[in-house]
Amino acid sequence: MNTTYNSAVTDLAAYGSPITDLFEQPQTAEEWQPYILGEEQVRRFERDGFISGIRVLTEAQVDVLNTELTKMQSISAEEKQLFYHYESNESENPDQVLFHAIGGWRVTPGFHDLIWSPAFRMAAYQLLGSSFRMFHDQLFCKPAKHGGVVAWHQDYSYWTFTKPMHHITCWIGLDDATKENGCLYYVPGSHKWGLLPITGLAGDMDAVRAVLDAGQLEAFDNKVANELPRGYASFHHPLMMHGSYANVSDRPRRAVVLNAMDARTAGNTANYERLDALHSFPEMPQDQILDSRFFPLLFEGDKELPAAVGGVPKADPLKLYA
Ligand SMILES: O=C(O)CCC(=O)C(=O)O
Ligand SMILES: [Fe+2]
Repeated sequence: MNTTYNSAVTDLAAYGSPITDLFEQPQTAEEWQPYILGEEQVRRFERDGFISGIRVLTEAQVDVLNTELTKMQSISAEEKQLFYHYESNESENPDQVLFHAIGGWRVTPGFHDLIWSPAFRMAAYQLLGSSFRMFHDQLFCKPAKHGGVVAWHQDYSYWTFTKPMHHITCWIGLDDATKENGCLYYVPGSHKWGLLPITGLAGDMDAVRAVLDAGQLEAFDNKVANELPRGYASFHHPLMMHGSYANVSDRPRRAVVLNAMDARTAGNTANYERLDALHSFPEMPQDQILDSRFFPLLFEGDKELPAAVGGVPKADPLKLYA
């Protein structure tokens, strides 16, 4: 066991802007152009609750993040304290492994700077339809052969300690994700089902079925496998029904997830029923805007863009998040 404490552990949340040059920031309208989602993609997100196939990382950037990820999977107790949540194996199945950690952006420079990735920031701005800030990141890693499931769930069911619901999730593959190694699945249109109760994240894949009606159960017949090459992303709505099956392949399936929220999102912790799940989270006082250094502002409306960009297609928040 490693009992050496490293007193030089730095909380990268102290830095509210990029600290490396891993992600070059566009300056001109021309440089922003490749990152702007088309009208059709935004309308599809409104209709289905997700869009996929968006390149966020180059091969070289994936390599940097995977090197840092390997380090984060065996770190000191002191570094572990920077995470909001850290489980080397969250799987409830004794034969499977699911590494799940929240807060890696505070620990290594690449994951810190990832939240300023222009592809992520532009798409999140368009799909939230408003200025937004970081909520938190997550790592979901399934080793080869015995990688565990992530049970069907809606993200906002885990986030009701913040309000109102105006959040987005960006899932980014750090390995090619296929059905065999446990890619994510979506149920198109399920973001219109309203908020369902928590039924567990790493146990019975199908536990959520107990709270669904006949029409919702039938919608699972149309589930979509979100197969993606590494470095590519999907974005989903906070009420989107999604989950991923076991990894039975001989390749790992690693992913980093970025969760962002409208810039005016406030704490809703006063009557939260699962307070113990929040003990390592930053303070989120009831009704106060979450604007501490742990929730950096990532995009300030059209001000972020050179005037020459003009408008960009945006989702209608009143329609999607009300
Ligand atoms: O990576 C997975 O399998 C689960 C990801 C997830 O739940 C999410 O992106 O919200
Ligand atoms: Fe999720």
